[in-house]
Amino acid sequence: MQAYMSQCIELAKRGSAFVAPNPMVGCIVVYNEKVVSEGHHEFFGGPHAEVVAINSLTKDIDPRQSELYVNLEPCAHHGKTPPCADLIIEKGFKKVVIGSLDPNPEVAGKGADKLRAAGIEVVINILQKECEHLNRKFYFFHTNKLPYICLKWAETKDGFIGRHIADLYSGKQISGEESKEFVHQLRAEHMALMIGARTANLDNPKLTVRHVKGRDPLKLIVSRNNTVESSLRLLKEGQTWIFNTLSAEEVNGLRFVKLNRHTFLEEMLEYLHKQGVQSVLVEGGSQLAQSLIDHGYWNECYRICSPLEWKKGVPAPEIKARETEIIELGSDKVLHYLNR
Ligand code: AOF
Ligand code: ZN
Repeated sequence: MQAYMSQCIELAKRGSAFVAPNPMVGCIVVYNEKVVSEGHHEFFGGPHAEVVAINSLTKDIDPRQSELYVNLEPCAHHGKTPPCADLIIEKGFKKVVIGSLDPNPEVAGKGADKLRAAGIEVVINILQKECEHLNRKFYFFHTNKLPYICLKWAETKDGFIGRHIADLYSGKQISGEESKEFVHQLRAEHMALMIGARTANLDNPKLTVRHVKGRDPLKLIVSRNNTVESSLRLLKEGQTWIFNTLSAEEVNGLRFVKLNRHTFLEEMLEYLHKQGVQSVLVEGGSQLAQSLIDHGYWNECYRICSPLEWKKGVPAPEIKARETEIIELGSDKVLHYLNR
């Protein structure tokens, strides 16, 4: 059962840059101990994994003699698509094996109950930890009613994340070419990208997903005193929200969100949850990342360590956790942390 569930997880990952805020889901149908069809949730709003797998079954396969494996509990609600549980019941599958239950209050156990009530044998929690880890953003958002925060920055060997304004002439690229695709993949896997106003004004980034396939995320800027320059490249396209303490208005895809100075971070996270922003990749600067770390408002962190030495600059944030993984990208080393 575990090997089949691993296969579902691998299939599910194919949707990583396209499905948010939906979870990644993969499904296989097993007949006579052979995998006879497979499917995954490909994009937000599209058919669910179970529907894809069931629709690609050939006529000679009898669902009544088959088992269906899926990493997430089949849904029981009418969302953008009809309930998967109903389709599974209609086809009359013999057995359904589920990796982890769905934390979405619309589903939460109702899918598995419905299948059982129809007389189908249901097995739950196979590779549960792995399945929950795969969809950790989705689980955290529904369970804690907060967005999932992932931090990412690049630092030099001597611990600098950026230049001081006076030293900017000497260039600012810290991570190597090999890290570019990695960062863009990470961007595509989050619903929003966030930076501080200083980083926005100094680096003038585009904050798009140019080097991989995926959707461009929503852009968020933290600028307590509303100092974002209107000529920035990231303001030219897509949606941007500016969290500040002075104004609340919306003009041409640019939204100013006014927050209280004393409860700024808390209000910002609550606001993001209410707006359905499930995950945020925070790309600096140092101060923004540090204040999120100090408040414990982070779930995951990618620290790209380059071999460059700068001798001076803006110090990188400090994170007091042990890395869970080290990824080598050319001459860069990426330290990966999970806040448990
Ligand atoms: C499944 N299989 O492949 C996925 C599920 O708006 P909808 O209809 O796409 O429903 C989205 C919700 O359905 C999502 O929040 C989650 O609870 C569940 N996702 N369920 O049975 C799938 N992607
Ligand atoms: Zn479904």
